[in-house]
Amino acid sequence: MYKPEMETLSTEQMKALQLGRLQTTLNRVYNNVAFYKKRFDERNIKPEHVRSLEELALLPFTTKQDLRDHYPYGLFAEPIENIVRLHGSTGTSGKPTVVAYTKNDIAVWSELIARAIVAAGGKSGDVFHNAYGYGLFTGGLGLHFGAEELGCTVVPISGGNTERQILAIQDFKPRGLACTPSYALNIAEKMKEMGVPSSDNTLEYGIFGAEPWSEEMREALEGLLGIKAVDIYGLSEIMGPGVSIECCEAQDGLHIADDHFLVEVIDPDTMEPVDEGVDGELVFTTLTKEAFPVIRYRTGDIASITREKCKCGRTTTRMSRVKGRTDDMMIIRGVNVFPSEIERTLLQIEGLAPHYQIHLVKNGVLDGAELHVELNDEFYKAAGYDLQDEKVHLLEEKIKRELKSACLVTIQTVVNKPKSLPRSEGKAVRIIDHRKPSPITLT
Ligand code: DLL
Repeated sequence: MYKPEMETLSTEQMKALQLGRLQTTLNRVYNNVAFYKKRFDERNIKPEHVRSLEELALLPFTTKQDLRDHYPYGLFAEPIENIVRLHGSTGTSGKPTVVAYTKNDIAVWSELIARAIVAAGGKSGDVFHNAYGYGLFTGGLGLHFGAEELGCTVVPISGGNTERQILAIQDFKPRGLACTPSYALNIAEKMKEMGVPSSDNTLEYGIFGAEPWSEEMREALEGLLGIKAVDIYGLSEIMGPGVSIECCEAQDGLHIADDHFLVEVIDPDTMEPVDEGVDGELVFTTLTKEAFPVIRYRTGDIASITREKCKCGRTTTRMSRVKGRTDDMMIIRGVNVFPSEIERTLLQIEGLAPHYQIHLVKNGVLDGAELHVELNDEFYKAAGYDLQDEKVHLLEEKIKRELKSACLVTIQTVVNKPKSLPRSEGKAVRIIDHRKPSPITLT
């Protein structure tokens, strides 16, 4: 462990630490951010009224819309002179959001990433291939500073140009790989295509996140790359990557950095808390952030938490994999379906490549979902390179059956030739919504 005194704190000690830090944070936002002061005053609440962690529930939630409404600097709790870096969210719709860090915030973040890399099986001295995108996205620079903090040799390659990535892996001999799981798959596929001998692949662990992925995808990546793969979670509004990480010992839930973030899980409809072990929306309050503290931020991410001790010895709260975002959940003929559930099913079907996309279309007045999948090379060859072959037809039937039994709904499926779906270089685009009116382009 990188910081065992924090990672193994007893529940009572952790709660006491959290309460002290929460009170400091509430004072900070009350005194420095007009938005929070107004919200507290409207409810006649002063920071000192929150005397226990439970009493945090007296305060309202903060949403992405609040961030947008105060774009760009309206929620900063420090003057711009004290802010050393800005990052932005990668949202594809609406106004962007921007978040800020003081020097100290960057130091805390780097420490949390160092903890994360150690949890993943990394250590000082590792060559660390960082293929998360550099820029406003928090993945690249977040992992970068943390890996340096730990004492790794960072290869700041960013995303894209996959052949060059593979040459860099062959030449620099990294132990650690960091990127989105969908990009890791792209790298693995390209390695195979380029005929890279396994002796040229020195990778031992992968730190994959920034998008939902499944246990089945983990198995695929571990097998293809010969690594141990762990899940890392985070969001720019709270800090960036490193809010939580799986340990390589158990790979059983992501350890939340409780000393810096307070987690709640709520029912997204009623906004009431749900029990441990029950899926709900994650809500985070930052406990130590200076430039951009956030109170009860609704993430839109669906997961559950447990406080049972992990076999790795860490005592922190653990969250399950994120199933998906509330806004990625499809309701197909009344049944809730997350893309990650579709992924789990597809990856278990022989003959398919681990790539898929869901197109949302209008069927008359109704909305419909069309799932696009891809054959793998072996299956396509066995089918005589013919999508009309009986084997393909039988496979289509099988996909339909398996999806129906896993997701309880029939999903229209289109089988494509190998390599016909777009490959990801960052966050994979799983859902394409054709129902949204596209802008009129004039020439
Ligand atoms: O994606 C931060 C990050 C970078 C995390 C690198 C992990 C690795 P945003 O661009 O603000 O920040 O997007 C945050 O991505 O609310 C989730 O919906 C999703 N997400 C992040 N990590 C995971 C994960 C970064 N491990 C949004 N599993 C979050 C599922 C994830 N979804």
